[in-house]
Amino acid sequence: MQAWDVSLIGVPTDVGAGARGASMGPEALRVAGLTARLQRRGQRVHDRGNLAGPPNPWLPAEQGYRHLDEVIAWNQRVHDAVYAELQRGHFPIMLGGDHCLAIGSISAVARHCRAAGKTLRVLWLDAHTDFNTQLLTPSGNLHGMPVACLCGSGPQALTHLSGVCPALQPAWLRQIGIRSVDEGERCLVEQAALAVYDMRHIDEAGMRATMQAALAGLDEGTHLHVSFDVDFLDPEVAPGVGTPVPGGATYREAQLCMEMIADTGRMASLDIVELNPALDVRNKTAIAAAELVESLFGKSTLIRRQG
Ligand SMILES: [Mn+2]
Repeated sequence: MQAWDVSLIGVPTDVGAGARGASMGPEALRVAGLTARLQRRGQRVHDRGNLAGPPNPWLPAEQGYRHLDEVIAWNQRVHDAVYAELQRGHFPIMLGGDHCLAIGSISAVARHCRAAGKTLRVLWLDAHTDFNTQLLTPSGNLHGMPVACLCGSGPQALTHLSGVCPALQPAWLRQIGIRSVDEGERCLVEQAALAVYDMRHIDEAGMRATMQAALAGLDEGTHLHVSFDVDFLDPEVAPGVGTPVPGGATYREAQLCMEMIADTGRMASLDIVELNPALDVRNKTAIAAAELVESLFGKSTLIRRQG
């Protein structure tokens, strides 16, 4: 694994979520030893502290969106902070916060890739496809809409954050671990031809073949962004999430997933989102997430020969 200057950007908000508490995620990841773990992997870590933004007003949805103004404000700040780190040549890790913040981080990564002439590939590790829209959403919670916004469907202030709309072509995305898709959302996922490796696919093919398929075609011109929603993991492993869904990736499956991403050597930015310490048990979920991030940065049991 390359030695990077890794910049941690805490984003302490849950304005896009349906449960309060993900706002405490950044500090729980720090308490779980994220900096020391990355340093053990040979990384130079710069903890930029937490971004500031508006409080969570906890209001009902208006015209299909909850807290849209606050979500826009936070995502603009995430975009600017992540883009600044990429311009410095650093590896940004966005510590959420709920998953709506991936609109800002991935918009920044997309802007960077356009400027640098890189091919963008996004791996979306999640229980949910997060492809909802204003008309379909049952809740109005914007953490269920980041993929739709990034692919050009959503409020203009969010779809145009990267400077070009859409920021992301569906063909650049691979989703892994999916096991909960809302009724209307299923049709949109089908229409957009999203590459979804759901839990049934992982059950049938195994994590190894799944990741081989999801990671196929990467080359030296690829910037690989990983958006790690902690509810990708089974709730037995990761109870500290706002929207747990049974039947997720086991600890071993998740480790293999992360190690295979590390083996590509192409990962250049990361989100860790939806960790909810208010629902966790003795910081167990934060520790599991931090351990998995170590594997993303090349931790393995034995010295491995490539091939
Ligand atoms: Mn998500």
